[in-house]
Amino acid sequence: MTDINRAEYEQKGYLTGIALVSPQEATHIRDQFDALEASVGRETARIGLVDYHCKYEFLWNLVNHPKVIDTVQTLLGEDVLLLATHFFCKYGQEERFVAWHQDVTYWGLEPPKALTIWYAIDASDVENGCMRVIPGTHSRGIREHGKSDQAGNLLSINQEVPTTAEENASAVNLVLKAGEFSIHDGALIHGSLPNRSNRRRCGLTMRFVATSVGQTDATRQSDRWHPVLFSGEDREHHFDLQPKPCF
Ligand SMILES: O=C(O)CCC(=O)C(=O)O
Repeated sequence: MTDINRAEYEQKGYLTGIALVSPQEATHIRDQFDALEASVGRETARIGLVDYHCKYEFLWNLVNHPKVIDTVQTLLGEDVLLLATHFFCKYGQEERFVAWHQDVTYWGLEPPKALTIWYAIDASDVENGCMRVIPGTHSRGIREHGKSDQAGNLLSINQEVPTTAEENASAVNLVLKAGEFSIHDGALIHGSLPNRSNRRRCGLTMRFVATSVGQTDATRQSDRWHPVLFSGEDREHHFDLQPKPCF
């Protein structure tokens, strides 16, 4: 039985502080990520690790954790695609940040509906630049994004959405222990500040859509997504699905 509060998620656009694995398991997962990071180097690990759930069994198992399945099905229904996974690592004392943005503005989805589970590989707090969200902004429409005028934005095309002073004042820090996760709606305004600590802050994002969500023509042509059927059945066939990895 799920303990995910769908009504609260729909009202605020996010949920946070949800325990996924025990502290011992979280350490084991972090150790395996450390080995992956060591093999690719920090430059790649920062934002270059996309869809590694297809290559590493520990990531595939994490994405398919029963609680992740339960959470996603509670919020999106039975028929769901795993659109992508993506690590966001900010290393200590770097001016790297993530500007305020709404994910679905540049994902090319029709309708633009998605959710992200953000799993804390490392403890994530105010000092090391945890995720921040502006509650309720997912129901205020999709806004036109501009470019950030600050150097160090980790977003691919330096996008940034304008926010009001009142919205900025209402921002919430999503402080997580390693092994916990938050969830955010693809239209929720979110971002993160630079890591001012000497600790790494690494999160694994898992992006999900219902199978009823399709692609805009531009995304179809760019072959940008390589989704896997996550649960249920794909009756709509909007994407060319990847086979599930076998380990
Ligand atoms: O990890 C971060 O700081 C930002 C992550 C993010 O923007 C996202 O999950 O869409």
